[in-house]
This record gives sequence, structure tokens and C-alpha cells, in this order.
Amino acid sequence: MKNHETQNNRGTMFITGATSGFGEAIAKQAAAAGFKLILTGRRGDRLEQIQHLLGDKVIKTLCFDVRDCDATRQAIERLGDDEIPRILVNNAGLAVGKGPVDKGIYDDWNRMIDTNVKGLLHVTRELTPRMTQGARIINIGSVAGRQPYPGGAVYNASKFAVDGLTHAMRMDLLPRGIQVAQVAPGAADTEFSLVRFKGDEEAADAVYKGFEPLTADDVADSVLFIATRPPHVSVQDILIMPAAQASAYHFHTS
Ligand code: NDP
Ligand code: 8X3
Repeated sequence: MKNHETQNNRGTMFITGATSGFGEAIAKQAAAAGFKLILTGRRGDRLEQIQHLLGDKVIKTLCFDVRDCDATRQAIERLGDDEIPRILVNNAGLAVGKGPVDKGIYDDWNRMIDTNVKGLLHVTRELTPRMTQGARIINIGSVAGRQPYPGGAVYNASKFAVDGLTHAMRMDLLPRGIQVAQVAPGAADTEFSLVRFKGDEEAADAVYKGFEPLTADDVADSVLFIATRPPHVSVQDILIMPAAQASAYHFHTS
């Protein structure tokens, strides 16, 4: 740990999609671990609630849609030099719908690709020029970006893209001393399935029937592990699964 990086001051962590699920859990664990936080998402009321809960650990909330590159640029360019994060967590993302490609819905496909791939790129493009040596980027991929599964084609493609981008970004940013990691979870019980099934609670609950999924805190543990390694250690990749899940499509259910 460097002199300026103590348990009470680990620098600033910028988290996209901090209004629920993994992002919210990462924010809470990071606050407890001594990070200052910049939290982003589209739901301003949720950002306010989390800011209220975490108090002065949250130095800023930014309400914007990562799909909108102008809004992303405007939100990030207003950051002062002292607000540029040491850690960027590219977490905002979603699946929309599940079904075969020959029945695919263009709007669902656009939402996934524009958020999971282009949104991650927009945030990265706007922040990385101002990040400095010793910074880290942690991309949230998925087991769905390692193995495709029936009905998941475009979500799979978007997370395979996150995997590819993580490797490429690591090479691009190596000369600047910026580390790039990926945390790729299996099934975790967040708002993910409710969003995927467009508010259908029964369909969302069915995803987690008969086995114990990961919690958002399980995934946040991995992110915090990477974020708190000493500067000479680069943890590049964590694939974290529920004990009952062997691959993207092998589950042991009771
Ligand atoms: P949640 O639905 O609980 O959280 C998703 C977050 O992404 C929300 O905070 C949401 O904020 C934000 N978000 C979505 N779209 C946008 C957008 N256009 N602009 C800005 N923010 C956006 O799901 P999870 O926490 O589970 O998902 C987080 C990440 O983890 C995603 O990338 C997902 O693909 C990935 N993942 C999830 C797994 C799971 O089983 N749950 C497993 C593997 C990976 P808001 O709506 O306020 O904008
Ligand atoms: C989310 C996990 O298996 O529902 O990335 O696609 S899965």
C-alpha cells in the first residue's frame, strides 16, 4: 500500500449502474473499505437514496444513460481533476428478452448492444485519458461471455465483446500503467432477471428455482479483492459461479 493509500483513503471508485444489484453492493463494500465514490445510473431517486445511506463517502452522483455518448461526455467532463477515479467499475448492463435469433426483437438487441458494449466504451473513452498510472478498470463480464446458451445469443455476444474488450484494453493501457480486469459472474439474484423478462416476476423467480444463486455481495467481494491489491499485482480475471452451476447452461437443481 502506498503512503497516500491508507485504509481510510484508497482513492475514488467510479461505478456505473450503482442503483441496484452488483453496483449498489460494490458501492456499499467500497465505502466500508475506505474508497470515495462516484455513483452513476439512470434512476436519480435511487442514486439519492444510496448517497443518503453512504453519506460523505459519496462525492458525486451522476445521472445519465451510458448509451448516450453526449450525455456521458458531459457528465464526465465536468469532473474536477481531483475527482478522476483510481478505480473504474464498468458494471452497467442488462439482458432484454430470451429467445432464438430468428424470433429476435430489434429493440431488445439494440438495448443490449448499446448498453453492454457501446455504453462501456463511452464511459471508458471519456474517463481513461484522465486516469493515471496505478489506476484500475474492472469490467463486469459474465459466464455468458465465455459460453453461449440457447436463447441468449445477443446477450452472449455483448458479453463476449466485454471479454474481448477487456483483453484489448489491457494491452492498450499497459504503457500507461493502467490495469484492466474482468469479473465474470454466473447466475446472481439481482434485478437482472426482472429486467430481462420485462417486469414478469414469475419468469424472473423461475430462473433461481431449485438452487442457491450468487448474491450481489458475493460478486462485490471479487471486485473489492481486485481493487485492493497492491500496485504491483494485477488480478486479470475472476470467473465466479454459484456452487450449483458448472457452466453457462449446466445447473444442479433440487
Ligand atoms: P441490475 O439490473 O440489478 O443492475 C443493473 C444496473 O445497470 C442498474 O444499476 C442500472 O441502473 C444500470 N443500467 C442499465 N442500463 C443502463 C443504462 N443504459 N445507463 C446507465 N445505467 C444502466 O443487474 P445486475 O446488478 O445483475 O447487473 C450488473 C451487471 O452484471 C450487468 O452488466 C449484467 O450484465 C452483469 N451480470 C449479471 C449477472 C446476474 O446473474 N445478475 C451475472 C453476470 C453478469 P439504472 O436502471 O438506474 O440506469
Ligand atoms: C447473467 C448470467 O447466465 O443469466 O450474465 O446469462 S446469465
